[in-house]
Amino acid sequence: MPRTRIELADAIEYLSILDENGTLDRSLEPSIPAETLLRLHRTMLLARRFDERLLSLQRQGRIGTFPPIAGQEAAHLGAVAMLRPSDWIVPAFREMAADIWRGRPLESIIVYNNGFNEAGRIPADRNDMPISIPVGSQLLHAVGIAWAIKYRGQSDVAMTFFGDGATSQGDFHEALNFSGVFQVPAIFVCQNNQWAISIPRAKQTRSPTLAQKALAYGIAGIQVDGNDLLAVYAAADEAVQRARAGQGATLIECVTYRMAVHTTADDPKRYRTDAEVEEWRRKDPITRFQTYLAAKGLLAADAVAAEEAAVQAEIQAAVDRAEEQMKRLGDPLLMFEHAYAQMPAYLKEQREEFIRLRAETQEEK
Ligand SMILES: Cc1ncc(C[n+]2csc(CCOP(=O)(O)OP(=O)(O)O)c2C)c(N)n1
Ligand SMILES: [Mg+2]
Repeated sequence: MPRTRIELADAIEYLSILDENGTLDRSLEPSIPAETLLRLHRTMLLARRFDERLLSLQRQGRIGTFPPIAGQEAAHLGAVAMLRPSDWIVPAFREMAADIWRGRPLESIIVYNNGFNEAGRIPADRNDMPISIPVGSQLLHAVGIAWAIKYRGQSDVAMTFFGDGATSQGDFHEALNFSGVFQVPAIFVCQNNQWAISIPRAKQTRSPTLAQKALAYGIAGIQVDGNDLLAVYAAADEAVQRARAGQGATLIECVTYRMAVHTTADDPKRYRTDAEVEEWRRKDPITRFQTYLAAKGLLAADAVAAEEAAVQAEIQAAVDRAEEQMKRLGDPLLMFEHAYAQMPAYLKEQREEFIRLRAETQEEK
């Protein structure tokens, strides 16, 4: 028998609308009302400044370990901007701007980062799942939710977030395969920030793009400039329309960069160069969006300074509220009680260590 060829679709679209110099491709510009554009700007700025504040609170011992989002604001905010409260968000741990957009109070983020379970509930007014720390596990939760949406004949979508590192987990492949076979309304948003702690993107897969993984599972896939809020918005909007129309799942790869540490327990100087970080600083999603808004006449030069001041006041008020709230919530030691009826030995040890460390830091104060 002769060898024959099975022809496959082998191209992945790359989308960029607003480039790093702020130059706009008008033919691709999504139609977003001015009021929404300004709210998106405010949310990105608030998330960036709050991220900086959380970093300093951690350094002062006022919150626990946390993963900064700086540089990735557009990559996750752009994806949720057109969703309804009844749509499901199934996050990883680096989507703070999306959380804020959906209505999560800043103080709840501080309380969560101090180990209180009170901040880990699904809120009554929107379908936002809690943060998921085990890498990749949340993709399967999203597919289950999407399957339930389809089964019930609803028109909502389930949008899940994960990093480049998560694409090496079995969970990612199971989730994409299932979503293809069952044509569920799932949207997989990969924040490819070039690093999985100290593992670079090049060591994650030999595939030239992460988006092309969609081809193998028979779902739609696209790669976008993740620091371009307009491109992320446009790609997510298409994916949402496809999902609502019963045409199945989409994988969106947002090419972005983690500007800060992986978490507050990490030192990136040990594995990446300052030159690399500097190169990405020039692609900052917020300054680029400000150039766009200014060119549209929506953001006067002095408006940014006013926004900065308003955002700082909002953050300070939230820090004060969180610290008040935590006085009423009791001892953070309670976090050790929540998972098991009988505490395993390793948790007892961690609890003891926590008590010891806390006593030491209180003595230092
Ligand atoms: C199942 C599992 N394995 C390992 C870890 C430790 N860990 C936390 S984040 C991380 C890297 C994740 O990289 P990526 O998916 O690219 O997301 P990013 O942190 O860059 O946002 C690892 C290995 C974990 N949380 N869960
Ligand atoms: Mg990563």
